[in-house]
Amino acid sequence: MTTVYIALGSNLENPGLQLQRAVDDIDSLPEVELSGCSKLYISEPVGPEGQPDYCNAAVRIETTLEPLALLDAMQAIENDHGRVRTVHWGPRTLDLDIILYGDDIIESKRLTVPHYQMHVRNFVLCPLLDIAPDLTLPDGRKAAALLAEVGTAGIEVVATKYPWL
Ligand code: PH2
Ligand code: MG
Ligand code: MG
Repeated sequence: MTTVYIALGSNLENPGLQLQRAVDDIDSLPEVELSGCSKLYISEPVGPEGQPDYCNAAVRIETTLEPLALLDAMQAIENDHGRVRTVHWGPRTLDLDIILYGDDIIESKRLTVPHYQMHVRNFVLCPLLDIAPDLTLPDGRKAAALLAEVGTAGIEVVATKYPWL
């Protein structure tokens, strides 16, 4: 079993509900056990302007799936939610990003872990810290220290305890 952190994001077609359903979908995977779920956040979009605000959250899971098998499972759930891959960093019904996979460092064509932008995104760090206040990255950096540098501008809690809605 490996402990994995997944960040969830959505800014189309009822984002809060997309995330709630996605947590259920992740929990339903036979090789996955859900061991933590963050608060639900609303956050200003980072990237192309003119897109709706995002809902963001994070979960911790224990899984026997290898990284690429887990990536396949996350992409299958994204596709089930009607994800269409168009604009880079553009609007999406569901985004499931593998943020940390144990202490592994992965740099393959399909997957980079830790997520290459996690240290500069408060919409990833805030929910992560809900479920892992003492979280340390494989390189020894503390998630709490990274959030202190980035700050919490543009992000707000909308619901505390799962199920959020
Ligand atoms: N995801 C992006 C691009 N910009 N902005 C916010 N606030 N939240 C996201 O999840 C997000 C984003 C691409 O994955
Ligand atoms: Mg993303
Ligand atoms: Mg993604």
